Amino acid sequence: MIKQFVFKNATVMGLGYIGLPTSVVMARAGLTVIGIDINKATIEAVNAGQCPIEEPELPEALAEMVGKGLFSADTKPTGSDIFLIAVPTPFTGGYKPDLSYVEAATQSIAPILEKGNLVIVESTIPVGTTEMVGRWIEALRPDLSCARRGSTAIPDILIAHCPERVLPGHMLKELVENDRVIGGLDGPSTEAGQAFYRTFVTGSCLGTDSRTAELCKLTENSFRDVNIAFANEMAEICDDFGIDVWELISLANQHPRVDILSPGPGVGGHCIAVDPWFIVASLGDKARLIREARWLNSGRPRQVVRKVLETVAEHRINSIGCFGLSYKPNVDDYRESPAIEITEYLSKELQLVGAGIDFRVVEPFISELPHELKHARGVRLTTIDEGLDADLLLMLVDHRVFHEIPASRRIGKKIIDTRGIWR
Ligand code: SAJ
Repeated sequence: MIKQFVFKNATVMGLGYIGLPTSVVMARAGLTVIGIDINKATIEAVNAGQCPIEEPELPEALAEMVGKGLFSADTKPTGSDIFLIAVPTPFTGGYKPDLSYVEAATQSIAPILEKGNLVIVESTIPVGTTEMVGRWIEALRPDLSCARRGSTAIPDILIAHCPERVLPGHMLKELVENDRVIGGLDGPSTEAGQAFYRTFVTGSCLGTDSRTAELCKLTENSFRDVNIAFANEMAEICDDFGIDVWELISLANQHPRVDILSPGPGVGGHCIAVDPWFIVASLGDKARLIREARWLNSGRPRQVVRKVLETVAEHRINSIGCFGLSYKPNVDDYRESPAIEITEYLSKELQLVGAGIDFRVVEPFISELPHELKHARGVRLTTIDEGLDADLLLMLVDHRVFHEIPASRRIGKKIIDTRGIWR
């Protein structure tokens, strides 16, 4: 079966933070890749050889692949050997997964699928979604047989889930070197998926079934969320005891079997702050620890705000330097960022008590404030120097450049350091 499977071209549905770098890496391996997106600005940028997202080494690699004719972008898919779905899966108001983008992407490829095609879902999805993708295709293409869970017959359309696992900031390396988990709806789909990823992945391509692959991804991010929650809980315990949590953790981590993560102002980004809810939404009664960790981490920004309000109430503070806005250091990604939540909430709270504080936001990756803060009273974007001149320094994101600020620049300042770099 796999011996006959030839991978010459691929269509990637969704040119976001995952679809775009994945397309470039596949093109580098010699596949002809077409990326599909609803955003016309993204299409135009890609076809002009410009990279619409910030990621080390990606702009050069993208320009090269577009220049060689191996990568292009369009708004509608046409025929292809492989269709890779990499669209967002946000959650709705009640923390329920919103699968509408996955469904829309499936519906747009269904009419052009041909016998022998491989459909891979890379988007993070709740358990059972790959089976739904099969059913959506079957409903629109009764002329084709789709892979089915547990079936031994060779289907016309092979379907698998292969969750992405790359860390923003290290994508090009991790896309190639990380091990991959590939879960087909049936055996042939798993094997076809493994053969496909082996064309550009040097890590192991591990085969399993679709449900295990789906839960594997959710487990990885929930594991990290629970472990960050532990670090954040220790930070709160240390605050009450008057102990420096960073010193405590570095001492505890000297134990050969202890490896505590770092506390912080909360967990941001579009993955760890979202994916655990996909388990809770399916089986909330069983996912008690996962749910508790999520509550704890999502309550962290309020804890930081409380600390700042206490400091402002106790001291003469006219200005606050807020250092960093992105969801983590050295990236230009602001999705679910606790730093934005803190700055926005603080400016509102202090306005309510009539404190008239000058908020000096320092964020080296942007030239204008994000929309959440654009109309926030007293909040302005400024330089590192002006930020450091504020009465209270609030460290929110430990960008490399903030590590380089000499200790002498902080003398005499009130400091609230949520990242432990200015202790
Ligand atoms: N954070 C802490 N303390 C820590 C580590 C992180 O507070 O010790 C915070 C960060 O500041 C950030 C958030 O957690 O706000 C998430 O950052 P991250 O670097 O842990 O993870 P992401 O969201 O950038 O990427 C994660 C990765 N998953 C795991 O490490 C298990 C990545 O491999 C996944 O591909 C990605 O989610 C995804 O797309 O799912």
